[in-house]
Amino acid sequence: MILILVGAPGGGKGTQAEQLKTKYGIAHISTGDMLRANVKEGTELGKEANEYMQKGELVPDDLIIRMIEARIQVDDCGNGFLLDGFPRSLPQAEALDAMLEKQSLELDAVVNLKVDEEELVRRLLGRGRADDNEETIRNRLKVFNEQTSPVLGYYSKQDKVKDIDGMGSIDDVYDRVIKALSE
Ligand code: B4P
Repeated sequence: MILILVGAPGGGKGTQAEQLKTKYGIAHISTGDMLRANVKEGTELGKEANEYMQKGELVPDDLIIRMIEARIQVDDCGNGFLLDGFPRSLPQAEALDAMLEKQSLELDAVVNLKVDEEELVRRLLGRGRADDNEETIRNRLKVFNEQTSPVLGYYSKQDKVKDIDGMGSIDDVYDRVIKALSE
């Protein structure tokens, strides 16, 4: 199974991914986690990415696309994978399509977690990660609306999008996702 999780920052992507990967026995690929691991290890990629992350901007597409291209070749992806936070721009979505086609793989669904903006800000301020300060959060939301929303239009044309109400408890949201994926 190949799934994509889309949602604004704080929408619950990483949170839902933890349960979904176990349920479907697939690899969990979070571009945010991969970037943060690079920042922590002080790699060249991490140094470059960190400048964008601190401002709430998207890390350049070419860096992200190369990272994903290598990651989906790893053995643990044999049973499928869950992309958490990728693609976040139209060029990333187009690049993913090309990668999947090259490997004769097919995307099953795009799960779109929908959460009110006030709730997003409340969750992120509560978490308090390095990029969870008010100014950066505001920019991340703007970037989501401008650059990531078109990705949903792209996948709607392929009839892949499952819109999920992401408000409420983590378990309630999870139940809605499972139900939508089983339909
Ligand atoms: P990410 O790591 O993807 O961070 P995020 O969008 O904030 O979402 P995350 O998955 O972590 O949080 P969640 O909503 O689960 O990206 C960080 C940065 O990396 C980006 O700004 C960008 O710079 C860069 N980046 C990543 N991918 C990229 C790409 N493809 N291209 C370019 N740049 C990229 O959870 C948030 C909080 O809400 C948690 O505290 C959680 O406990 C809480 N929560 C979740 N569900 C809840 C619920 N139902 N009720 C109450 N609280 C809930």
